Amino acid sequence: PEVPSALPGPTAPTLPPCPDSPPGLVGRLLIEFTSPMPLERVQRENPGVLMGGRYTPPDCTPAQTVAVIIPFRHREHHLRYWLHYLHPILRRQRLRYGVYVINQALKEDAAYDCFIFSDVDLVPMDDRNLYRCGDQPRHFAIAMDKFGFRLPYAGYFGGVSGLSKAQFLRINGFPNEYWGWGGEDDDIFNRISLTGMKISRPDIRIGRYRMIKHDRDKHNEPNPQRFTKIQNTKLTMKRDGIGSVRYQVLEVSRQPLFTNITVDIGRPP
Ligand code: UDH
Ligand code: NGS
Repeated sequence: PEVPSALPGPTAPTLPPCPDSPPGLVGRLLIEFTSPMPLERVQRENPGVLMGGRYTPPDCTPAQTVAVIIPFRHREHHLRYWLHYLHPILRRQRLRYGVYVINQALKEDAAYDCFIFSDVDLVPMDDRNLYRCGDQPRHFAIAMDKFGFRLPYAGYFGGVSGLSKAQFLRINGFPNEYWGWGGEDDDIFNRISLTGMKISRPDIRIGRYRMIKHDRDKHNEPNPQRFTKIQNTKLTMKRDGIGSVRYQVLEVSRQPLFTNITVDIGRPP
């Protein structure tokens, strides 16, 4: 006879579902990037976060498991601010989540049903901006300080965005053929529109973000091909996506506040 692998016993009581509107949110937050942020301090202030940057609310069962994914290269000091601000916010939002830093792709242990992609330098100014997925792809970073707290253009999908596994599969994942800076977020926007989905966004007063000011990374010049490429998403999205991504995982290391995945992504053709 079939034996269930994990029986809920007295040590694992069934917790009630986490509330749709988390009660402990504080609303508008003061975000600043002036004093340096030692990782030890962030670690000390977030004792509930488990190795690898994993967290599960102690008092309720969340509906989703959220992977927060940060594309990353040489921005340790940005990451420290990001971890400092985001861990307490995500905890207050009563999410079951894990933080993954993709040190220049993702095969993971736990079954995630929601994937949130965040630039390392973007911190939300309001914890009512809930980092979860819905029935349409979600754009979170809609009112960034550098754009005067507005969308720079109606089709902007950059900064912080989230898709459920089904939504991600429906658009054949993200394009892999953009190198250098710009346009990849517009390509993702096109994929979403072309597959008949609509972007969902928070209220403009809540979707506010501070960006840590910085210079352009080395070897990340604007890609001169980006304008022609975003005209051709309809053609390219069939071949360029989940099935065509090539990478080699060099190292997976569990840090106290995040999981660091170092990936060799090759070089432009
Ligand atoms: N990133 C990578 N790999 C790279 C380059 C960037 O993963 O090779 C990540 C980076 O860590 C960040 C995200 O991609 O999480 C966005 O990169 P960015 O913050 O450099 O992009 P942004 O558009 O800035 O914010 C571009 C340079 C603007 C210079 C303005 C000078 N005043
Ligand atoms: C658009 C880029 C996007 C970029 C956005 C904001 O022009 O990739 O500006 O850029 N699209 C193209 O270049 C085709 S920002 O002001 O953050 O540097 O996200």
